[in-house]
Amino acid sequence: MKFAKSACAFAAVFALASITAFRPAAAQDQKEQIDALRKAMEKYQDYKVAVRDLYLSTVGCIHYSGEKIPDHMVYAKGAMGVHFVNLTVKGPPDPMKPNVLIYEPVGKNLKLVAVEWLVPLTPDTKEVPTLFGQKFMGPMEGHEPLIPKEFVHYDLHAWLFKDNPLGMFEATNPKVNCKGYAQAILEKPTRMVHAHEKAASTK
Ligand SMILES: [Cu+2]
Repeated sequence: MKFAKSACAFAAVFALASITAFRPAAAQDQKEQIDALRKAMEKYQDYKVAVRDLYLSTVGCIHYSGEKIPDHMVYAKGAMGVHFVNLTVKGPPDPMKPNVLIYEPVGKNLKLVAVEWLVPLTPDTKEVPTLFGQKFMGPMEGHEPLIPKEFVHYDLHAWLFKDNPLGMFEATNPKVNCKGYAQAILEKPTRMVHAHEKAASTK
């Protein structure tokens, strides 16, 4: 009984210590990790460097009207921009190596604004991927017209180079737009894929 009591007290003290000591440390680690990622990605502000590293442009500048459709992803009015996808980056999501770079057309230039991790749903996917303590969005269908519907995936955006008033990890950024860019594509929010379909789609 005495042992149980002291064990209990120990657990309480330990829990308190975790809250006071470990949480801020974790937040600090996360900030450092994001700063390191931003530094590593800086070279891609020149899109030609990105192309040489096999991040290839998908041309269209994707934006959303804010329209809500039941059973579909909820994307706030705003843009994602132009996705440059690197199909040679494989395996579980690496916080230091996103497989997508996102550019905003500004005048005649493309400005690096965000990075994204796009993770296909496979039979090996046991749980929702997470990075920086953030759960990925999805699973969802591919974003038509540039990605086929059948490409069921999870994704996470990080607005490293342009402030997003909705949050660093939101999918769309209301401050980004595709205005004046010839290849602007207004997309409908993608359909979410439910657990029972998930099983069927990965058979
Ligand atoms: Cu997506």
